[in-house]
Amino acid sequence: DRQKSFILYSSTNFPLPQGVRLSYGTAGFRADASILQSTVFRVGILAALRSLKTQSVIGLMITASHNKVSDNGVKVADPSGGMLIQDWEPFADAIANAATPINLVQLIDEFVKKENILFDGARSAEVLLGRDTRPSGLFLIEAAKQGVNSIVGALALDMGILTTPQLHWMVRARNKGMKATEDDYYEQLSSSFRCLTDLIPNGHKINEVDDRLVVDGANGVGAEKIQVLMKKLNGLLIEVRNTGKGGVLNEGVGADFVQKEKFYPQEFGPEDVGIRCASLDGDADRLVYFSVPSSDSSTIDLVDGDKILSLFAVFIKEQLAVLNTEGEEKISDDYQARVGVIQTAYANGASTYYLKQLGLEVVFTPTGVKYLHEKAAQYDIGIYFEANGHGTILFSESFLSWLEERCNELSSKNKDSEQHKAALRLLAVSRLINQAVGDALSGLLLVEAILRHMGWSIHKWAELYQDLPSRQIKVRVVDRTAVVTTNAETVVVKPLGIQDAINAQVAKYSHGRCFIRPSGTEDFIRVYAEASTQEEADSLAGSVTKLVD
Ligand code: 16G
Ligand code: ZN
Repeated sequence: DRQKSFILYSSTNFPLPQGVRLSYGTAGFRADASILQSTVFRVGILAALRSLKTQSVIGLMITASHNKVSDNGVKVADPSGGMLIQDWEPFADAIANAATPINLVQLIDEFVKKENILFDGARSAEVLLGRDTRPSGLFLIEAAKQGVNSIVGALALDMGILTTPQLHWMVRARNKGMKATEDDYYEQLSSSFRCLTDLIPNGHKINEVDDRLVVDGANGVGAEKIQVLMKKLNGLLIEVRNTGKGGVLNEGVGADFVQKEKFYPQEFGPEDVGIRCASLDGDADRLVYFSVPSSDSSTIDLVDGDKILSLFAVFIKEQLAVLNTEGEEKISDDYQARVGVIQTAYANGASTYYLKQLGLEVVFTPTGVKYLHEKAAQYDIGIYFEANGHGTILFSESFLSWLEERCNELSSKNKDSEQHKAALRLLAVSRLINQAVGDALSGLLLVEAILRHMGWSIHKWAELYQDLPSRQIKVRVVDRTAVVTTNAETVVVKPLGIQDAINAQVAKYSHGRCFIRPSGTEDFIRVYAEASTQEEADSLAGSVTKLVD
């Protein structure tokens, strides 16, 4: 029929390059930008179908995050603003690799029947498109539009250059019937940030020197967006470096570089001793902080995702405690918020120990935002972070409506009570922190607000606990799928015998911990080791690498 011939016709403009085989990995499709046009076109079709199926707005983001500028990628945001539902990933793989337009149409036809997706003309579909600053984004966004447009009744809305979390945020906001423009995003972040800083307890002010914040924009989209945001935050001064003028995206800069290399990015150096510095990644969904300890040091003091998580957890726990402190009379029914902290095996052992000492429930999932996010959504307040700096805090609807009600009651009793302030702070956090996905801009504002609230310098924050020395090694292998893991990637089940051999190595070290896992984004097996000293961590990683090689 008409729909089929339409797809057939438009897909002939986007032939699959010879020998290309792609898979919808941890974070969508990623490859050299030159081979991605057909993939992006097909993901455009998928996004339109997803919109028809869910009768909601869907997002499509063109980015390769922290990867090199010549790479690009595409991923889909579901109606909640989160990652594409995992059930659809096999379909994404199948259509991306369909050899001919006829194969493609067949696959779509089967899938549409299986999923009961109706093309009755009465239903419409809407897909929001965004891209990062990569030059290839320009032609890839065209491919995405044509993909969306090849589905009858589907509308593609090009939102231009955005951070990945901005696009996810917009999709979520649109589907909740909230204001959803880029300006609304800045408005929500800046007003909730102001709310938090207005509630800073008296006397807690970071001194002049500590107030200086310098951000490494990774020569990417975050650099520009953070400057727009800053204009709305009278009072918070942010100096931005690596804004893209002169430097190359992600080259020697950005959160991934800083976290992996534990070295300062370009445009930073010994002259920045003691200053609070932060690094975004190429699409601004990751955030790490760091400082330069002394003018003769070649390394940095890294404040990674685990420590951002710990800062957030301490603050939330403190506010909940204040809120639950009953005054003279009981105002409303007690609601014991279930707080969960979600980490991956990459979380530094010292952070896990610290969080458990605080009395928090800590659970582990495999690497990849979709797993952490899903788990965090099971709590009233779910705080998740990967060590690499991707994370956020999720609040359940039921907790938020309880909190709002509680806030109103407390306000009518006594606006100035500590309990009321705690409720206001928690509500502000829920509006500041991106509920769709990890977001470096909103994360940065929350860090800044909490440091001011606590009266902490970056050094004080860094000293919450001491990271255990660790080492990561990547090993090129013929077939990474030969390694199969379980228990949130901490135990190898295949090949047989490897886990016993790893255990035997680990047993030789104090505070030793080590795991291997196949990368979800590259053709490597990754080895991670931790021990009491750097030498021991290196040697443990080295000996386990020999087992894999
Ligand atoms: C992707 C994931 C990130 C994960 C990383 C691991 C998303 C949005 N991003 O970048 O969460 O840490 O992959 O890469 O899910 P690896 O599997 O190659 O180690
Ligand atoms: Zn990213």
